[in-house]
Amino acid sequence: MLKAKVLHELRNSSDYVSGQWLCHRFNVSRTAIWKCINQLKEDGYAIEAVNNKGYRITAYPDVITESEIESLLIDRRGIVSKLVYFEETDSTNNEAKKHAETGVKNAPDGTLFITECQTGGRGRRGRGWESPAGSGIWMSLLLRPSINPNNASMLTLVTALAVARTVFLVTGSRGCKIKWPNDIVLNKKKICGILTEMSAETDFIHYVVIGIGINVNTAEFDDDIKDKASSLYMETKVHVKRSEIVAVFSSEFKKYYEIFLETKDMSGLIDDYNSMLINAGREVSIISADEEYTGTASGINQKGELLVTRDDGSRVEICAGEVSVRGLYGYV
Ligand code: BT5
Repeated sequence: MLKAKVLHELRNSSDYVSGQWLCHRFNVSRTAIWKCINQLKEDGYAIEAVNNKGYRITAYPDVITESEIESLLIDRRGIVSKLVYFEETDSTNNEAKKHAETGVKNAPDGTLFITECQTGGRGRRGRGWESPAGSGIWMSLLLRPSINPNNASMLTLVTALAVARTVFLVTGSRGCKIKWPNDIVLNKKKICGILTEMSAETDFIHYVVIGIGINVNTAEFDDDIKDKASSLYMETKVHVKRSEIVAVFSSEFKKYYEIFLETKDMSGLIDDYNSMLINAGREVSIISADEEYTGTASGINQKGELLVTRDDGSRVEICAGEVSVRGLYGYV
């Protein structure tokens, strides 16, 4: 994609980049370069053009577009092998599943589906996910791992670790924690949710779709969630470009995923995970279909289960998916 390549060159040059050099570099006409520059301006990039010198970007918009993200992935692909972009869609998890069904060639391992706006964003068990345009990251990563389907739920934990690490790298905030199994919190407020879905036979995974929603520059939330939801900006006052977060996540996820694939469980990641776990040492309320009890969480085991000591002293290992975990006095 020429536009992404041109953007990549401009982004990575501290000086002006001449139009002629771009023509040679990509073996295209001056008109083609000129069209790209105009499209980039329309997308919101401030581009200075100086006679005999060339082009220079002076300001970048916070946009989720194909060229913006591709331009950042050129140097550091990370886990993303292919990008599929939508200006708007109901849910990137739905798109990922639809594409995955069409086959490996069309939707290989590592395909990332991303959109600026979801009209039917989904949480777990039929809950909704607010996904307005302009302020968040709504994306789904398609994986085709050779692991036992029973272990696939651990991918939610691997993803949570990668998101928490990414938030630390881009904002510098160490306050980012994981609420087991699928929430990322900053100052005890939910800034990210993860929805992992899978198509499998008893012993074979066709594909896993990991949906990730991150509130980045959101300034306000609907009344029904404003007490527990927040955004990176609201909590850290740091404005980070969403595309930058996508690129850093792609690299970080790859690192953790490779460790996970070596053992096909959480054994190589337990310490990292537990150091980020907000539930550790806290009283939690465990709510399953047939019972509700309280206890103190300590950490996860190598299967990714949450270890809880019940108030009667007995120890239980809780599988994700079966239960809800709440803080005793609120959300965490
Ligand atoms: C989740 O579910 O946290 C999983 C959210 C996954 C969203 C991504 S976005 C890309 C991909 N495409 C999709 O359609 N989904 C994925 P759960 O733990 O069930 O939490 C859902 C609850 O979080 C809702 O019932 C609300 O209370 C709350 N919520 C809704 N929108 C939110 C938001 N933007 N930020 C924080 N909390 C929100």
